[in-house]
Amino acid sequence: MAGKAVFRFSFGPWNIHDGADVFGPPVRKKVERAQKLALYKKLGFDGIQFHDDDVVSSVDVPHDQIVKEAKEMKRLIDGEGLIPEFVAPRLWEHPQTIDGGYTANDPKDREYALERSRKAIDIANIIGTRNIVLWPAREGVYVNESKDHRLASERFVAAVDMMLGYDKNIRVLGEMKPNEPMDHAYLPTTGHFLALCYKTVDPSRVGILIESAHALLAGLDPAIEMAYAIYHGKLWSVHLNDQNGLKFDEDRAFGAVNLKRAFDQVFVLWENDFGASGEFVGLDVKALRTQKDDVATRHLSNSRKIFLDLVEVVKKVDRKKIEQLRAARDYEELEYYIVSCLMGRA
Ligand code: XUL
Ligand code: MN
Repeated sequence: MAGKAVFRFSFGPWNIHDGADVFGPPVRKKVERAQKLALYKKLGFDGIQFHDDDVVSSVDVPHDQIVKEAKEMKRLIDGEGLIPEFVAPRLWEHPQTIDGGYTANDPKDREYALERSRKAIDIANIIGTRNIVLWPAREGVYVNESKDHRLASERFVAAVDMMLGYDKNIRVLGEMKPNEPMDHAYLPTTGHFLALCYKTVDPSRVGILIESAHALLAGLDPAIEMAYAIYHGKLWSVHLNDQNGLKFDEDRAFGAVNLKRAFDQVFVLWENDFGASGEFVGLDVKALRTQKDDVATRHLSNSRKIFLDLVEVVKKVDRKKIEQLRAARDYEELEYYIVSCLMGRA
């Protein structure tokens, strides 16, 4: 039942970046935390997404210190009028997450991941969100025989159950990606995580965040993935971006590579009233390394503009014509019609 979609936008502090990559150092000045926070509203964004250590300087400090710093961040985002969308435990940079978190072979490493997840929940409560996002970066293998895969599935469910039990209000959203940094990630797609949702102690509090590029890296279509999660009532957030082929996760501006693919995602979100229950349109996009300092937020503002422009195209698309062409099985004409709409010719 279309017509109730509400599009509010969010991004994470990591989406404003100094341009360093695996092959070279920073090329732009570091943007300080307060400067970043001040940019959100100016760029048209209402929501802010966090890793645990985007909120506090470190999670490996006494609990009092975490609480104090999280309260300070809450004060800062309230001051900017920003809504916290989620907290994600960063389980991929610490020495104790080298072999993964919940599925690491060493029990001490697994305990570190569980403890860090509890801290992420504490932080989420202080800043005022019930959403915990899990991008399980290093849960998986480089060498197939290095882990017991069945046991890994069991451990993953146990970790999510632990979080659901630790706090009866939080929700866990899986953001799945098939590879990078791992060769083979566990639970590589939305479908895998959806199956896991139903194995947990409270499936009603376990859902999905879909990133366009992650679906594409799995050889899947983001719009169809989104529709499938929506059918399950579990599309609770998105990370829109774009991707040129099957290589590393490029986090290109939304719609910049394949406009029709972007249209298809907006169409699904619009038709299914995305945002009506408070979901945000998250943009996980990265500034090109070539951008100069003063224009290093264009990827965010342009992605938002492209999304909103596509909403206008979606609204104008003649639904009757689509139905007629579907009934006549004239899909060539249907495709031409959509491309014409995108070219402003229909
Ligand atoms: C990684 C990715 C992350 C998550 C948040 O590919 O997309 O930035 O979105 O942890
Ligand atoms: Mn993402």
